[in-house]
Amino acid sequence: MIRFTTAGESHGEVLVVVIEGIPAGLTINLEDINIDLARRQRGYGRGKRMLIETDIIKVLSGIRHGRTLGSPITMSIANKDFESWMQVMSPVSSSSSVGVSLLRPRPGHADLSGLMKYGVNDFRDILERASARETAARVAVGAVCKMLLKKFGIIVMSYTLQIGSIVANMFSIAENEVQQLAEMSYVRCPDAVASKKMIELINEVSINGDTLGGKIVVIAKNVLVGLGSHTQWDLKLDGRIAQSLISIQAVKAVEFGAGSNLAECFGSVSHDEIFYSETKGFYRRTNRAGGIEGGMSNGEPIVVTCTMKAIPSLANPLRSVNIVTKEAETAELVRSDICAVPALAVVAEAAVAIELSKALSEKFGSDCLKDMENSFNMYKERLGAL
Ligand code: EPS
Repeated sequence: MIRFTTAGESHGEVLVVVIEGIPAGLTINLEDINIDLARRQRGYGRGKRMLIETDIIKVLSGIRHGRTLGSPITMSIANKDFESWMQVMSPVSSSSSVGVSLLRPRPGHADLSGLMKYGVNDFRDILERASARETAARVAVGAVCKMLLKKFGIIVMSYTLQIGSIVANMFSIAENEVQQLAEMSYVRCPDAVASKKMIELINEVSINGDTLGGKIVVIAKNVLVGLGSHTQWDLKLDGRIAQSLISIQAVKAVEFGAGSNLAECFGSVSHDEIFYSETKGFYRRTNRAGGIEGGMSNGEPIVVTCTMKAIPSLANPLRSVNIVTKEAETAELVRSDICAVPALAVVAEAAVAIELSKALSEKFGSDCLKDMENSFNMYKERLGAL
């Protein structure tokens, strides 16, 4: 079974991740992990922190001579900013300056709930782990999972659909160009006209000390029929992908295929009718389900849209209350991004890749890649005989 744990504070020394269940014999190209880490760091609207960091992966266990051993894979990413935070983040109690306590929680962040739940009196203890810096570790896991998925022909990609009120016109974009156009855009939006407007909006909003959210889309192509299961609630592939995506910092909604638009549609136009041809086998002409029916992949691309709220650390802070004096004050001014929607797209790719890898390894085994491939081919042969 594939599973992973991340550790590390935003301004601590490193982020660490331990991944279990990646089969032995998978070729790992570290440069591909670094490419995804760099893609996550990019995107117009990121804050000053991204000028400090250059995320590079370091492998500590589980990979030898470029191949997985089947043992736990440990990887770390250094926080360069730690140099400026050594005292504040020191694991050792010291009488020297440890920085100023943060007392005015930011609405929309983990600050107040975390502070109350964990019984701390400085919400730095909470924000350090709540920070979206943690997503760098998840992207590293996702990059390894993408290498596994690629062995089975599965490709995961993403693009920005919306930032603030600016929505991409995807009808004008050829399907096979979406990925390349997204990579070329500063906001990962394939529609060049919308990209420009999104950048202008980010500039405008930043002058006002405000922030922006938006929507991204993740597409997984060549996913074979039958990942996930209808037999138990926690085996359903859509439920698992949704959990993984909604756990990403600031994500407020996850939709598959036509998603919430289905509320107003009749049954006659809500589903994907089934066709058959000798060459294609069973197929659909539409993908309103987003590639998942009954908690199982149905052979169509998996299409998921995530909505991200505007980041809650505002240069022009919202109203809050001082936790010591209980007086009304504005929230703490904390350095942050203005818009992290393009970064979310890369993190969401990772989340989807991780869940698909888990489901794939459950169906085909996960100790030895060769065995997985044999099992996969036998399954495909059986499906072909239908
Ligand atoms: C974040 C605040 C900012 C972001 C950070 C997420 O960090 P800092 O407080 O150091 O300026 O840049 O994201 C990252 C560091 C990252 O790598 O994505 C927050 O409060 O969630």
